[in-house]
Amino acid sequence: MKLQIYSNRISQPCRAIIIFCKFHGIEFEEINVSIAKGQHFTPEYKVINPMGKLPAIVHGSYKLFESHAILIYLACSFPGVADHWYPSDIQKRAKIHSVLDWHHSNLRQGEVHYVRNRTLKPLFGGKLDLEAAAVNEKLLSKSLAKIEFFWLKGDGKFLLGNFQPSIADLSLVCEIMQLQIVPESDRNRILSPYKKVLQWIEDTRKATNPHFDEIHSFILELKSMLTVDSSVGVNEETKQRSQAVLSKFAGTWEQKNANLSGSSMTIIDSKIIAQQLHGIEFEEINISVVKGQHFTPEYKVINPMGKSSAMD
Ligand SMILES: N[C@@H](CCC(=O)N[C@@H](CS)C(=O)NCC(=O)O)C(=O)O
Repeated sequence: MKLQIYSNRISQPCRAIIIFCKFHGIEFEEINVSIAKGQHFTPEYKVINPMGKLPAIVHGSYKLFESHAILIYLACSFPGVADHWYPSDIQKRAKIHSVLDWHHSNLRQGEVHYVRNRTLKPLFGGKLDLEAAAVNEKLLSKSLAKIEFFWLKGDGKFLLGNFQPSIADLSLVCEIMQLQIVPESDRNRILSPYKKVLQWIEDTRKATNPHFDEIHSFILELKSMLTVDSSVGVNEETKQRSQAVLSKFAGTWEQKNANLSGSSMTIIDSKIIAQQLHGIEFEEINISVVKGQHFTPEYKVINPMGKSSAMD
C-alpha cells in the first residue's frame, strides 16, 4: 500500500517529510489536514494521530507520528536512501539523534512561538503578542547561536561537520524557513548575525532542490498575503485571502472521510536503572544542578549545552 502522509504545508515538520520523500522518489499520497479548520482535532484524525498534531503517516497497517521518528522510519525502510541521511554507524547515528532531540526543546520552541506571536496568530483567530514574541526571539537567537558556533563546527558544510546532509539538516532548516512568514526586517535582524547558518540553509536547499523550493513555495505565497503591518493585526480581507492559500491543498481530508517537565535527576535515575538492568559497567559522576556545576567550563567540555545527562 502506498505511503500516506497526513500533512499541511504550513507545517515545518510536514515540509521536511515531503521534501525527503520527493528527493528519494518515495511514492506517497499527501492528505491535507486543515489546521485552520481544526481538522486535526477531529475523532477521525485522532485515529491516525491521537496527539492531534501534524504530520503523521500510515504505511499499510502501520501508523506513526512525530516527524523525527517518521524521517528515521522512511530512511530505514525505503531502498535507495544514501547512508549519510541516517548513518548505519551507531556513533554517527546517535549524534544525529543528539541534534534532533536538541532541536525539539530549543530551536523549535523559540521559532514556533516567535512566528506565532509575531505573525500567524490572527490567521487562527488570535491576537498578535509582540511582548511574548520578543521573549521567544531570545530563545530563537540563542538557538541560532548554538547552531552557528557549535553544531556547524568542523570541516563539512552540514551539521556535525558532515560533508553530506542528514535528516537533521533537513528538519532544522525547514524549521528556520518558517521565518519567511515574518516581516523581512525582523527576519534579517534575527538571521543576519549568523553567516554560517545562512550558508548552511542555502547548502541544504541546493542539496535537496528542486523539491525544497517547490515545497516552500506555499509559505512564500502565504507570506505575500501577509504584507499588512502585523503590528496592527490582520484585516478581514487579508484573513480571507490567507485562508484561501491555507486551504489550497484542502479537500483531501474531507474526501478521505466522507516538556521539559521532570527534574534532571529523574532522567539520570532512569538511565542508571537501565544500565544496572543491562549489566553495563559505568562510573557515575554526580553533577550538582543545585550548585550549577552543569554550567562550569569543565562540564561544558563534556556537554557544551550545559545540561545533564551526558556520556563520555
Ligand atoms: N514534535 C512534533 C510537532 C508536531 C506539531 O507541533 N505540529 C504542528 C504543526 S507544525 C501542529 O500540528 N499544530 C496544530 C496544533 O497544535 O493545534 C513533530 O515533530 O511531528
